[in-house]
Amino acid sequence: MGIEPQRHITLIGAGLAGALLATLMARAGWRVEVFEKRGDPRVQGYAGGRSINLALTERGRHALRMADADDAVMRQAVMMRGRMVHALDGRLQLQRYGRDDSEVIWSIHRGDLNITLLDLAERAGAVIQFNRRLESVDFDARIARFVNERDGGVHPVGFTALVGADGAGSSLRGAMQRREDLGERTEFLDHSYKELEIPPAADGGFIMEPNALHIWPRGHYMCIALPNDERTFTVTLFLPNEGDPGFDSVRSGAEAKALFLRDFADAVPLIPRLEQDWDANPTGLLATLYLERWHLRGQAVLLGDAAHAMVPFHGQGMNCAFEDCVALAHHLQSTQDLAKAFAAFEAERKPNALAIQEMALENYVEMRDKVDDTGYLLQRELELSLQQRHPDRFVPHYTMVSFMRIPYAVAQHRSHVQRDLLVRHTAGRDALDGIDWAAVDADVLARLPVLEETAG
Ligand code: FAD
Ligand code: E0Q
Repeated sequence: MGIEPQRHITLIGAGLAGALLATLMARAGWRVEVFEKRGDPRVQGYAGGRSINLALTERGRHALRMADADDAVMRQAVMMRGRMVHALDGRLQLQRYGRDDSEVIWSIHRGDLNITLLDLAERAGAVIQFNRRLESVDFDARIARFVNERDGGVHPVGFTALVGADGAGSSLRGAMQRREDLGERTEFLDHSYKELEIPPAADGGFIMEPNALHIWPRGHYMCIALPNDERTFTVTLFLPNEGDPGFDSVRSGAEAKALFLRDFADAVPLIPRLEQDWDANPTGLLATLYLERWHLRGQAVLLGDAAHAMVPFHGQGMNCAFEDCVALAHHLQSTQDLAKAFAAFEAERKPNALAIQEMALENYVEMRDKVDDTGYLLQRELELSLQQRHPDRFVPHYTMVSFMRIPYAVAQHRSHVQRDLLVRHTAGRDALDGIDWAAVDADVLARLPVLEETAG
């Protein structure tokens, strides 16, 4: 057996996907170089960007396990058993996500997670250079040019292949696009978001139920809050760009406070810095990014948000990006031919990314308008009964997405069949009594084959 030359890969971006992929590849024996435009968050504090915390589910946890990162991450995680729905009159209702505490999701701090993954990547042997922004790529000479964000200096770096883990505004995608049309299309949502903070109670504890994702559904808009392990909550208000209310009519912290007093009254005493936060924090845009091609032969490939940014309403963007990392690492290990590996990665992941992008868009309407609707609640009741009657066939939509690792496209297809079944068998009813169970069961057996959890 000869000594194989060490294989080499250059990653752009040391965010969530970049840091995880660096760990996986370095552990597989690759020489891994990573370039990140921001400073090292361990030195200068986390620069933030976007939401402060994220929901981590089984897909993401499985990927973290592949890198032996799950334990370190879970030490800082807060369990969320379900949605705590805040009605307009302040009444609360917990809707469990799963059957029991074995089916829960986790709130994690984005900055802490990134730091944990950066430490692991470096310990595995990856070399991470901070303050290096990819500026351009010469694909013929195989040279990438980086700008030093502090002194403006330009650094040419030779590469074998580039991986773009540089997020929704990916510079590598831009460079690839200049070389070859990737078939890129961005669909902006006509809603945006603003983040606010709920501090701990006077005694230092959580001021609301910590083990839940709080949600204030209000028809065309909504608020959510996720717990942080430092006893705070991060609140995110999603609002149309135009309308009443809309970001064009709520122009100041004072106007935001008036909106909250009217529509989210129980939250107002919990957000003491509402007006200041409103004025200081940027308004975030939301979009879905579709690409026809994710790779340039064997020279460059995109993953995570760089390849398929999605709206956040299913809490799956990071989870999907982590699944991408495991898939790409697997395909890179399976062949010496980079072009083949990238093509196989794209073929596996593109249909699934599209499926979760579509499900995330659908979940916005569901979250803001349906979770407190009586027809929806009856469908959920039938869903629970059918889950008990046919546990190997009728698996709730949320379970397939968040607690299983079946391909997103399979989850989407089965969800559509199930939704149709739920709607048809609850139509015209306000309770389940009198339902024709024989007909419902026959429908299930005919339309839903046994679901193999091969990924268990
Ligand atoms: P990023 O995390 O954006 O990392 C990209 C990295 O590349 C950054 O470090 C950036 O500095 C660096 N970079 C950028 N350009 C360059 C360059 N030119 N050169 C070098 N480096 C560069 N997902 C979930 O799973 N659960 C949730 O609950 C959830 N909630 C969300 C809530 C909101 C409001 C939003 C907006 C998103 C949410 N997401 C959630 C999605 C999640 O944030 C993203 O899917 C995830 O961050 C994607 O990871 P990434 O590594 O692809 O990109
Ligand atoms: C989750 C967990 C930003 C965000 C993140 C999320 C979720 C939601 C609504 C939002 C979806 C759900 N959800 O509760 O069905 O499960 O991550 Cl808005």
